[in-house]
Amino acid sequence: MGVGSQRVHRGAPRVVVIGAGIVGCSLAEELTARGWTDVTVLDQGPLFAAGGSSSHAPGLVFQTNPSKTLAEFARYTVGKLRDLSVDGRPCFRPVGGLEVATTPARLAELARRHGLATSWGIEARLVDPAECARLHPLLDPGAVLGGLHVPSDGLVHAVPAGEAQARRAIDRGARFLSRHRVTGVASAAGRVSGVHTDQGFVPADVVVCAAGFWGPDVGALAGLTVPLQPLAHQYATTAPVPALAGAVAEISAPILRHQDADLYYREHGDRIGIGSYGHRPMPVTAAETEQHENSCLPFTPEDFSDAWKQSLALLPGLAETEVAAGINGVFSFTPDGMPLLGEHRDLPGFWVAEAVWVTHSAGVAKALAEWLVEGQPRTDVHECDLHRFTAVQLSPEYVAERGAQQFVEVYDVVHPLAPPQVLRPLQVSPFHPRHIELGAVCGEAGGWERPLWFGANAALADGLELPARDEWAAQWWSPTAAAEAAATRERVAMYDMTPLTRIEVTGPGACALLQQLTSNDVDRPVGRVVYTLLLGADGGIRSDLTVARLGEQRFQVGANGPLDLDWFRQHAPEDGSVQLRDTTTGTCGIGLWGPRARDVLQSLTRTDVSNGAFRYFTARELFVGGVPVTALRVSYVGELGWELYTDAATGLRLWDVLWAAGQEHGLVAAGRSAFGSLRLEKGYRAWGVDMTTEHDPVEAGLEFAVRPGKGDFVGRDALDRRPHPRRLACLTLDDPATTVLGKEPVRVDGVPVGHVTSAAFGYTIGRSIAYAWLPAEHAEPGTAVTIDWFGQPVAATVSAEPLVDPAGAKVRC
Ligand code: FAD
Ligand code: THG
Repeated sequence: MGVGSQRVHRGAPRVVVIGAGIVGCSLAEELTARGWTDVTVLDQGPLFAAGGSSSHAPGLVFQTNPSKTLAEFARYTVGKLRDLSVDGRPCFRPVGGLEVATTPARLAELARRHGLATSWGIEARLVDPAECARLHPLLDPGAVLGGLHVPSDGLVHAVPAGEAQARRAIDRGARFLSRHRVTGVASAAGRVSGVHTDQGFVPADVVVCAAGFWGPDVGALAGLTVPLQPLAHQYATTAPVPALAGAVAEISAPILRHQDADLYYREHGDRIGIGSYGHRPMPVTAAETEQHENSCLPFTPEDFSDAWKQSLALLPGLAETEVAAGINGVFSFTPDGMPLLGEHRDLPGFWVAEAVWVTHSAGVAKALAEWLVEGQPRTDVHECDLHRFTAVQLSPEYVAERGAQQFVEVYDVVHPLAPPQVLRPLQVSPFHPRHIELGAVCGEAGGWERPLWFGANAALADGLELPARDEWAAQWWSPTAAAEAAATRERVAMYDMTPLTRIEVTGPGACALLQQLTSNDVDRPVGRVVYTLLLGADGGIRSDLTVARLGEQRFQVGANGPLDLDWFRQHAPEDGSVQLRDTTTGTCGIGLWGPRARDVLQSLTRTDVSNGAFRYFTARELFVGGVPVTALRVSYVGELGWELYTDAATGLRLWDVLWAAGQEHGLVAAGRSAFGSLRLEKGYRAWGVDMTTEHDPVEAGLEFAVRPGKGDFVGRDALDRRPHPRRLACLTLDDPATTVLGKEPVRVDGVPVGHVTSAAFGYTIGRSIAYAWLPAEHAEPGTAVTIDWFGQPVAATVSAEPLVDPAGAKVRC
């Protein structure tokens, strides 16, 4: 971590950046601006067209993105490059961006993207075909149904933009060395100590790999897996277009996207540049990347023929010209499409900034510079964290296949609940065979198959009165989820909790480590479970956990993913007094919840599980139908019940004995869809969705999980200093027939003031629920707001929370 880097040196450390593409140049600028001026940027190529992706990128910057983080990175990049020039040549052309729709589905998608832009503070407008044609003179208005226009989008000239930032860095003391190929990474005393190049050794305290699609090759020099797949992507330019004859400016029309055909366009004076994602994925192997010092592979015209045909339909003036030149340009795709940022855990001081588009380059560089210099980025970067993947997500097959799939889907209309479809199933719980027998419809997250609902329960939904959902909201949803939710509230249901990350923390230092890292007091008697937060040094929420004390020196932590284990590892003492073990894949778990849960459990165990003997938020080890089980009396769905954990080997038996015992109580298997609804009714936050490092406990409504009086812990002192301008508010939609899904903008008096985090239909309360970040003055219960849904305002009201069982009587009975 950043503090680790600083610990070693008093002054600014010596930094080597590998790669002088747009990312390396921008990083040098951001670091030197923060006083880290001993920066050396090395590139195997010439400066500043060094031969990487940045040398060939046409530089289109469309800022709108489902990821708030990426949208912010793009906004920052535009803001920074707008004012930069090299020898009078601007680095950014604010020509605007236009995305067009040729299908009704895309037109709806553009309305949804308009909402995303609004949520992230990017001004945008939906325009009709005539306006599309007015904005882009070559465009046939008859070919499109409409468009989304973002006036602040534009074009980055990536090479001058890199140079302009490099010059600023050089003015502050940075060095840029061309024709220096890094051939090795050196270490001393367990830290990075420099890099070997074909021109000699360069000492360094911090090394940042910004080597673009060569990242895996450079990472390998340091023993690090950099999970990205290099893929070639076609970019062609036409001969002069007669309709553009006399064009003086390099570009004047907006950059253009025709996503229904996987195409994008920009002008090059009187020529048009065409980028295509429509062709077959063209992976580039490691052997090939090592050979190439250039990201430009020969153009394969046969892969471009469909792109050309589609282009003629949209821009008929192209019929008067032809493709004059093209490349198969290489750049990086990660398994989830997000960048890779972070420090190598086995070689402190070695960092990566990889798989970054030109679009996000300056924003990424700023975040990484903050991370290095201040110890933490100011923007939430958990979606970009190098350590977000589990072991199965780091295989070459996973990286190659999911990376290629990202390429295929890059312009597709992707439903926010749609799971990835390739390389499945990858990880399954021991209950998987039963899930299949019960007709599970599965999603996938974190590499795990996760039942969304079970076909076997379909008949239970027959009599239920549910408002009709529109076509979009009906995808990845089923009325069966309503039946499963009802069964949980009225009888009892079994949920697969196996994918929940579980970390065993043991040893004489276990309690002290947890006390240092958590906000709540976890030094409680054996058998207690505590809900707590992990805070950053700035008081932002890094995660929320359950900590079950199973022994004096033994804790089971319920966590949110690999980043929590990574955080523990970073802070664990080096004296061996704490052992950390991820038990997720070796064990499994069932959430047994509902008013009849006790009846089911008691029938299978001799341990007294009455309320007096087994209280809410306590844990015990017991036998259930002959299976050794660690039982936690907690419930994310807000019902009486237990999480029951056992080894993977005994999982199937646990499922079967519970299933058999539950039949007389009306037990059902239930999936994530019901789960998501029930937890929102109870007001339970999901980390990474409802709150991130950018929010603190007061704003997130989680102050109850902070005990400043327990003694010092990470983030405690920062809490007093934080202002709380926003609140996570609970909204209910006024009309039960309306739904939202998350990330939509929220307006007060028509003015955008915030955005939805997560949303679901509340089957118990009979209307939709949406949690949203709002300015504190608009977060009082009773406030009327509207939420944009495909461009239409949906009325909603801030409500007192939780909506179900506010006294907590159901979980405590
Ligand atoms: P690079 O620019 O590749 O820089 C990495 C540098 O590292 C290279 O200069 C390389 O020489 C150097 N290097 C590698 N290994 C070593 C070593 N061992 N020693 C020393 N130096 C080394 N993005 C957009 O945002 N908008 C677009 O419109 C767009 N269009 C694109 C079109 C094409 C055809 C291509 C190929 C890419 C496009 N991209 C676009 C993606 C974008 O170009 C890249 O994501 C971005 O340029 C990556 O920048 P970078 O600095 O990380 O990598
Ligand atoms: N189960 C377990 N661990 C977990 C989760 C889980 N860790 C990650 C994530 N989910 C944590 N989220 C929550 C959110 C709320 C609650 C539990 C886990 C919860 N809250 C009670 C409440 O707010 O009323 C806490 C009351 C109390 O502090 O006593 O139950 O699902 N194992």
